[in-house]
Amino acid sequence: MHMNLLISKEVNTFRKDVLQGLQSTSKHLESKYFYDATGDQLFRDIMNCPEYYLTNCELEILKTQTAQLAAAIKSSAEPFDLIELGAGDASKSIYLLRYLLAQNHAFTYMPIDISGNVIAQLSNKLPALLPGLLINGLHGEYFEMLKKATTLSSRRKVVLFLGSNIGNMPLTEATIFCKALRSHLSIHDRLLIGADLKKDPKTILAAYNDKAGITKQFNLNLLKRINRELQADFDCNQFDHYACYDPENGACKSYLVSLQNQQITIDGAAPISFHKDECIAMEISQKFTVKQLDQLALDTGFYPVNHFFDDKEWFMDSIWEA
Ligand code: AVJ
Repeated sequence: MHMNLLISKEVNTFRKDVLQGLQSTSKHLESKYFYDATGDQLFRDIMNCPEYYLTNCELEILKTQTAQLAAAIKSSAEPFDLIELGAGDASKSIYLLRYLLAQNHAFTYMPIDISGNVIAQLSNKLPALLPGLLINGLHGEYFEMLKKATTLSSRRKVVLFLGSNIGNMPLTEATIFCKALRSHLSIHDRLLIGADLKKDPKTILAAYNDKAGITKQFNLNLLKRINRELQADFDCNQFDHYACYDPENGACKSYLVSLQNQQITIDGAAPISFHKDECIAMEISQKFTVKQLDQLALDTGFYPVNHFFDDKEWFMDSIWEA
């Protein structure tokens, strides 16, 4: 009973957000909804695409600078909670976790993810991979779960926000987000934040326009999810994927383009019309300069303490102190 209520509340929010996005003059959907079970798998496939350099760059940082990263997040011998926002499969953070365990450091790993599927898999698999790991998975929205984490313990917090997930927000929204994040932390808590850096525009565009078309499937999968969960009737063959990168403002954007005049229906709602060539804005992946990211820290109540780069300096993990 309780579970059914929870699920229907989630579906209601999903429905409200989708209708609001598709009924507005400039149609859009929220990329956080990409991640159902199929979306999780498609994102793992994207991470394996030769064009998608982000994962390998950040993995290189976590693999080759583990000790320095661990020293920078710990800052003292106190036990802490290691909270990861958007944990995914933890394939990057696992290097840090392993190192901290080997050092006998007292910490609890608290992965937060919007995907219940992701949290279930982590809770099943990680303890076997990392004996002795204390794990407390939290399924839900970042801030609701951060609040919950605060009620569960009053230990020092170290927050991981990897993968350039911060780039999924336009800069003004990212500023609001970081301020909200800061408000959930106490002085001297720390944040390890990953950000994709500005680079050759062709390299960036290729990462979001892979030859195998997995990014296209990743975007179309949200239409399939809407069909399934909201009883809608999108025809995925009638939408194409378009990605673009603006080197001036660093915004890489993904759209789905209607291939004809068409109408779609969602559940009980009024039909939604698409003109041929009308676009649905699906996702932003913001690229940063080092200076921009430092400024974001300073603007939101953090102090940037440390920068870690991969060899090509395509990606950066920064330590921010609250
Ligand atoms: C998981 C948000 C960092 O924006 O690069 C990958 C998601 N979208 N390919 C990104 C994504 C298309 C990814 N993030």
